Amino acid sequence: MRIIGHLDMDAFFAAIEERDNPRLQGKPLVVGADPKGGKGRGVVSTANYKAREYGIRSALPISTAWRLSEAARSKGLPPVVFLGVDIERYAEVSEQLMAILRKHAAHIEEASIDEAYFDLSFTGSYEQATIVCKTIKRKIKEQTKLTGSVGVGPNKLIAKIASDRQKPDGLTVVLEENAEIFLEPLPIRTIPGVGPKTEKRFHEMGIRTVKDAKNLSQEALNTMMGKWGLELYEKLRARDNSPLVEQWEPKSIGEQETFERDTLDPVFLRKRLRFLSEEVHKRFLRSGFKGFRTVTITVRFEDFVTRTRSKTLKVPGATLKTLHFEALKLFMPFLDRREENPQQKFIRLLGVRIEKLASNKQPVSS
Ligand code: TTP
Ligand code: MG
Repeated sequence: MRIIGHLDMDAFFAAIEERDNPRLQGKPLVVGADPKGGKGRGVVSTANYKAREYGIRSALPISTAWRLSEAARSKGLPPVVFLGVDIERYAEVSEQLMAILRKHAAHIEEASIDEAYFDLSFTGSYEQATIVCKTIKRKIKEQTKLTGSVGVGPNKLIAKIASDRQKPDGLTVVLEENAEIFLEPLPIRTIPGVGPKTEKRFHEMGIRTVKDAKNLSQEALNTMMGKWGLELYEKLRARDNSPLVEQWEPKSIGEQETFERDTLDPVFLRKRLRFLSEEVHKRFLRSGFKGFRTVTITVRFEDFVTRTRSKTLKVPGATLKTLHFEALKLFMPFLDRREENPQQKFIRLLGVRIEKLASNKQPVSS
């Protein structure tokens, strides 16, 4: 039986700031760009729950957050305290969290700075998995003085959605036999990958919940949104067999680079991608392996949200040309507002990796 857990920390950046500055406790708090008295550019990274009561959310323009704070102040409510982003400090806490998780689960996927999947299949039952999750939550509280919310389910999709159901400090367990019913009443937007545009198209069709969307056939979803429509068809039915993507897989060759400055300069990024592909390919040639089946790239954005995309080739590749071509194809959507980077976030780190390395016996194309 497959059992997957998902941890997502509560108001992560803001919670760390509150923990470390007693004078901030109990106040509405925003971590993000400098509001400059309402004239600031940039966005909210996160807001604590008090500030969320004012309607402030991640990715909102900081000037809007300022306006909402001023509106609250005029009603006699406490104004928001605005703080800059101290990403290095949050990244240290993140490492601490991942280390705690690793002590309780052998396989984990670090999905972002405050979020990870962990494989609980080894526990053998949802009862045992729940006990492990309670222990993890307790250890996190003891060792970091922070809270996180955990979801448990038969796959990554359900675990992630479950972790968001009872925030803060929640634990939501969805058994495999209940997973489909669990999703049905939820808004369509809850399904990861359904963004504002897709949501709008569904709303125009009178579709609001997962249950509504299940009336659409595979063909209808395929026509509407191509291959992703077929994936969505499965997700609406709580089906997801995507594996955990672990950071350090055995038998893979990878290189990554953190830039001096976060950037979205396409020329620079393509050059670095070329360089990383070359470095990986040099190591591949020295490794004695004869081919690679999978090319994976990692992109870490300025806010530490980390995405990986992979392509598994039908026939193993071997040349730098193949590696670089596949890496570039995987990377291009991250420059694109309409695809993987709607907010045009700057990129902090780029990685290229080859996996499923083939030895002599397997056929290799060029
Ligand atoms: P989230 O887990 O999305 O948000 P959160 O932890 O602040 O709040 P919640 O309790 O709802 O989980 O993101 C984790 C951190 O990543 C967040 O504290 C700040 C950062 N972040 C950004 O910088 N920009 C963004 O747009 C988002 C969504 C998050
Ligand atoms: Mg979080």
